[in-house]
Amino acid sequence: MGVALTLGACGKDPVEEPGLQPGAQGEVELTATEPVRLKLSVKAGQLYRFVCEVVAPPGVTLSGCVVQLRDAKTLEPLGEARSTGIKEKRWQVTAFWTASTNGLAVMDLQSPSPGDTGQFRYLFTEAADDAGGSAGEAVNQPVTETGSGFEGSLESAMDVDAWRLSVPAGHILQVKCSATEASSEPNTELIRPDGTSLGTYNFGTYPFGEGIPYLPVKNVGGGDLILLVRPAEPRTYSTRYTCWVNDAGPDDHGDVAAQATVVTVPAQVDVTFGSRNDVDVLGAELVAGHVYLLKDSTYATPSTTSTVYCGTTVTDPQGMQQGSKLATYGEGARFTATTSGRYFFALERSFSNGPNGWIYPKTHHYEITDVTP
Ligand SMILES: [Ca+2]
Ligand SMILES: [Ca+2]
Repeated sequence: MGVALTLGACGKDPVEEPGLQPGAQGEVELTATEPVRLKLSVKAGQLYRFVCEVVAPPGVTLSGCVVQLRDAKTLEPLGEARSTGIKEKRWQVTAFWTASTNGLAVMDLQSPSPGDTGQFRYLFTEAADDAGGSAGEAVNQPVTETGSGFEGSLESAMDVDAWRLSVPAGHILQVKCSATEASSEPNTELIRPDGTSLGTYNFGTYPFGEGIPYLPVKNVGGGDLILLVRPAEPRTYSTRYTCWVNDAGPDDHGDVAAQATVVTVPAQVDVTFGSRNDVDVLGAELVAGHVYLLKDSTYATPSTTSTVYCGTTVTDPQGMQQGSKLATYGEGARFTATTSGRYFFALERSFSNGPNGWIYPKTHHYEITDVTP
C-alpha cells in the first residue's frame, strides 16, 4: 500500500500542481540571478491581473521589477515583459492577460539589473475591464469645481476606456490623464455621444503652442461629454493611468457677438482663454472718426519673440469685418471708427511667433482707449 501511494504521488501530472489562486498576495525574496517563478492557477477566457511592487526602500538593493508571463509547459514567453520605471520612480508594474487554457500559468519576476537581491510584493487577482469602449458603455465619473481624480486600467493594447463626464452648459471641462506606471502616456480624447471629437491630448506630447497643459473644452449647448482613454503606443503603454477632471466654471466672455460682454470706453477687461479655440467677444460703443487704441497690456515689456496676445478681429455695427486680425501686443493697434454705434471685438489667443509661443498666461489684460488726436 505504502509503495503504491508513493508511486502515485511521483507519477502525478505536473499540471495538477496547485498554483496560486486568484486573490493571492504576498512577498517573495529575489535571492540570486534566477528569477522568482510563481505558478498561477487560471481558467481559459478569464482576464487576470498581476501586480509586482518593489518593497521599500526602493532602489537600495533592488532596482525594479520585471514581470514575464510564460506558458507553464513550454516556458515560452506569453506577451511582452513589463517593467517598473526607474526614471519615473514608479515602483509598481501591472500585467493583464486573458488565459487561453485551464490550469497553470507561470509568472517570472526579476530585477532589470542582474545580481540584484531584495523583496517583491505581488498581487494576483481576476480582473474585468473597468470602462466600456464606446459612449453607450461609458462609466460615469463626477466632475466638481474643485477638481477630482479617478484611476483606470488599460487591460490590453486594444483597450479603450470611455468615461462619461457632465458639466453644465457653457462651463469649461478640464481633463488630464497620465500614466501611473512606466512607459508611454495614454492618448485622451473628448467626444460628444454622437462621436464628434472635441479635442485630443497626450500628456507626454502636447504641443506648447496649445497653451494649456490639459485638455479644456467648453460644453457649448450642454449635454454629456465622453472621455476616451487608449494606449498611445501598443508596445510600451502603461496599463494604469489616472485622470484629473475639473469644472472650471463658465466661459468669462461669449464666443459670438450675440453673447458679447458690453464694455464702456475707456475699458480695461480681463480675458481668459479657458478652452480650445476660445473666442472672447467684447462690444463697445464707438464714435465715427474717433481713433481707438486696442492693446493687450498683460506684459509691461512684451517679449519680441514669443508673446501671447489677444489677436483682435473688429466688426462694425452692420456686422462687417473691419480688416484682418489685429496684433495688440507692444504698442497695441489703432483702429478708426467709420461710423457711430456698437462695434464688436473678437479676441483670440494669438502668438507673435507662430504656433511656438510660450504657454502663459491664460488671462490677459485688455484695453480699449479713445486716443483721438
Ligand atoms: Ca479598461
Ligand atoms: Ca469665450
